[in-house]
Amino acid sequence: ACFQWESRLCCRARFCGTSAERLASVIEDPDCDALIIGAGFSGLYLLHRLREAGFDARLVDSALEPGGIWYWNRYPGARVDSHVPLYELSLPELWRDWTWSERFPGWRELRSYFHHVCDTLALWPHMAMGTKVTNATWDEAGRMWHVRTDGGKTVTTRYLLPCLGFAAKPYLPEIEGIDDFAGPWHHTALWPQEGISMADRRVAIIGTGASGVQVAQEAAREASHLTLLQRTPILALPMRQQTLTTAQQDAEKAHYPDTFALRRQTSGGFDAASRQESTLAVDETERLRTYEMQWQAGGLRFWFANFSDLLQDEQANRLAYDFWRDKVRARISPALHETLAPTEPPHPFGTKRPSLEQTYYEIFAQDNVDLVDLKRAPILRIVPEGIQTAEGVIECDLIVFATGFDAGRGGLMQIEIVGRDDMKLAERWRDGVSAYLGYAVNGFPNMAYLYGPLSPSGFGNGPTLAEIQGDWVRDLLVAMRREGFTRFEAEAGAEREWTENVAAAGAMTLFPQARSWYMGDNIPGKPRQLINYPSVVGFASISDAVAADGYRGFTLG
Ligand code: N01
Repeated sequence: ACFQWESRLCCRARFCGTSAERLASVIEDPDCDALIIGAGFSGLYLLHRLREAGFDARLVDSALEPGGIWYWNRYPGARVDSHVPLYELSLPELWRDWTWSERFPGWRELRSYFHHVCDTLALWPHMAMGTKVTNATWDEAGRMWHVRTDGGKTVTTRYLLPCLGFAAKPYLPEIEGIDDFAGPWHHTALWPQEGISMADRRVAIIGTGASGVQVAQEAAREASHLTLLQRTPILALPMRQQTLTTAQQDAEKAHYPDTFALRRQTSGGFDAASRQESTLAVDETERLRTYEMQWQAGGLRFWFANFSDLLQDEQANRLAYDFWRDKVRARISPALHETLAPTEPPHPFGTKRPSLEQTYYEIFAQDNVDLVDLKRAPILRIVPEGIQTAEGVIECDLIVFATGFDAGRGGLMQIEIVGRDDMKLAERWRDGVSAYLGYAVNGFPNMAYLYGPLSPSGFGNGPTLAEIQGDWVRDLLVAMRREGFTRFEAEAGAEREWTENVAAAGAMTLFPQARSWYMGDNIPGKPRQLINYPSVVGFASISDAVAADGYRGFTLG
């Protein structure tokens, strides 16, 4: 009985048998309506919505606990950069009795929240954790997917719904000699679940994206020595963390429904849109007043609630960059100005994801912290004692790879997904991702993925998009059931048009000017393209119009 879907204890226990055993009950009841892969926001919300609509929906995840990205990313300092209450689901039964301790919650609290979601929505009986999907093959005659797991068992499902997040595949650069290193090394997204102490260790961190900044702040406090290896300076914004009381949040809850409605109406899925005015249309006093207001508010506001042309006009962007640069320079020694906040922008502000920082710019004044500019001293190889750069060996006891992800496509392509006519998704996307509405791919019937390539995922607040997409997919399946359909497939022309739309939308922005994961540049050999649609509200209105038009662009049968 331990390995039944219905056993909540099984789903929550860490070591209660192999994943094959856990999945055994599915095999006995193979014809589920929908199989969701992934227990993050998208997967859990969709599971709830589909079950509520009467579908026999199930969920699997290779992680042992729900939380998606917050299961894997549990490195020291990992915390979300959307503030309370933006980073939670809008269902009243979920927020009514839930309170957070901080404005930007950390990974532990986020994991507790995911337990709260599964408890409150009674999702556990339909989830099999610790179960990794390795292969999914479309069966045209049966109009179903055969899904194989790492335990070698097969589940059949009418609909395959991967909800893998945009960062399911960590990127580890190929650096010669990694196996020679005498100490431990870890990617931030594959951090040991039991943790690893940085205390009294000499820690080297490669990468200064959002993950690198967060782990560096902790390492500077804990480690005997920290060396941060930077290739491109991060243009980080002040987080302005706050502790939150229950009374404060209870008082705010009256406004939550408005906040949740508002976040569906903005391009980033946050609680504010960019201003209407162009930067260049206001005088300097007004411009600086606006910048200062967003800066003091903290979080990502300086990015998403700035002037309308921040991400479209080079001159406007440069003014914002200069403001950012001068703010940061006031916090660091002049010797570091050109390395951390250069006179000329390394890329237009905001075209690589800004991260939030708390003490990042102060750590470089500490005696135990060194910054290495990899543009000046590139990494040559890893040796037993540490990292050899062009300027010598950086001795260390622990190497942290904060080197990011094969964003968007990576998680989907590492599952062997075989569509109609033996077509493999990984081959189909070899020269670039293409998909209709960022949901479905021609040749892969009855598969809809959420929070993936060519949707707004990388640009959007996670829970906002999880709800918009979850509702949309639920509505699609309800409409199909009502009409007696058992098969949908994106049309090739519709897919081509949407893929071109995303590129065209990107071409109207400054995003293509940066070498970023948004453009696929961070992975050697990955085709260059904007991997996400740059507006949550725009995406929602287009996909709603498609639904209202009888799911135009899909062949239903
Ligand atoms: O990854 P990244 P991340 N040698 O790709 C460097 C979300 N997130 O994990 O910029 C040396 O941004 C690379 O250098 P460069 C968020 O959306 C959110 O930090 O390419 N360096 C860069 O500095 C974020 O944007 C949260 O020159 C190498 C870094 O590694 C996304 O996830 C927290 C290298 C990678 O930065 C990804 O963030 C964490 C090499 N060979 C993440 N290869 C929150 O919610 C790469 N780099 C707070």
